[in-house]
Amino acid sequence: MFKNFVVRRPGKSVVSGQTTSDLGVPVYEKAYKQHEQYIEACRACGVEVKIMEPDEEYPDSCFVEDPAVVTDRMAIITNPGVDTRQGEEIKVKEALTEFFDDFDHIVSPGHLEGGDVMQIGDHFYIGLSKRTNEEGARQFIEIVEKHGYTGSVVELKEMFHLKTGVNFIGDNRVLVAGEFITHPDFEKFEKITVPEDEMYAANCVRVNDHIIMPAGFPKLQKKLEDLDYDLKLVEMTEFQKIDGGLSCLSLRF
Ligand code: CIR
Repeated sequence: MFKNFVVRRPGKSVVSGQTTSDLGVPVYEKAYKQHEQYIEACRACGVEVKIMEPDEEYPDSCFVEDPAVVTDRMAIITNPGVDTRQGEEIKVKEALTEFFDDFDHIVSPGHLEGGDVMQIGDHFYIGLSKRTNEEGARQFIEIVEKHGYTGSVVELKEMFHLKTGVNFIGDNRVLVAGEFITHPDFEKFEKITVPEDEMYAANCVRVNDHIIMPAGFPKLQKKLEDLDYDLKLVEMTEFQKIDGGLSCLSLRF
C-alpha cells in the first residue's frame, strides 16, 4: 500500500525540457493543468500528496522520480545522468526530510535515475541506459542490500528508461512494450503486451486498488478494464513531448 506521494509542479521552463522526441514543445498552461489532473488522480487512489513548488532553474524538475528512489524503508538520492538535471535532487531531499531521517546517495562516477528502477516485491530491476551506468547500478545494489532488498541489472537496447517499457502492476503482472516483450528477465510474470502504437502507455502506475494510466490509449485501456482494473486516466500529452512518463511525475511510498 502506498500512503504518500511527492510531486513537483512544472515550471514555465518546462518548455525547455530535455527531449528525444519530435512531438513539439510543451504548452506550459496545459502541462500545469495535466499535472493538476495527475494530483487529483493520486488523491482518488487514497494517498496524501505533498506538492513541491516549481523550480524554474530546472526545466525537467517536475519529473521527481529521477533524482530519488524511495520505499517505506529507505530513501536514496540519485545522481542524474545528464548535466541539466544535476542539482534537482537538493530540493527533493529537503522535501523528503519530512518522511525520512537517513538518506543514501549515488555518487559520481556513478549515475542513476529513478526512471531506470523498477521494484517488484523486495527486488529491484535496474536498467543500464544513457542515464544510468554500471557504477551507479553497483552502488544502488550495495545500498538496497543493506536495507534487505536485492537488485539486478537489465541492459537497455532502445528504451529511454527501464520503466519506459516495463512496469509492474501488481498481481504478478507486468506491462511490457518493445524490447521487453520477449525479455527473459520478465518471463516469470504474466505479461500484458502493450500494442506498438500505444507504447507510451506502458508506463502506468499501480496505486493501491487502482491503476493510473495515460489517457488516449484505448487498446491497452480495454485490456486492463477486461482484467477488472479500476483505471484513473490522466492526460499526459505535454509531458510526453519531453519524454516524461506517468511514473516520473511522482515519488511513491
Ligand atoms: C529528461 O530527459 O530527463 C526528461 N525530459 C524526462 C524524464 C523522464 N523521466 C522518467 O521517465 N522517469
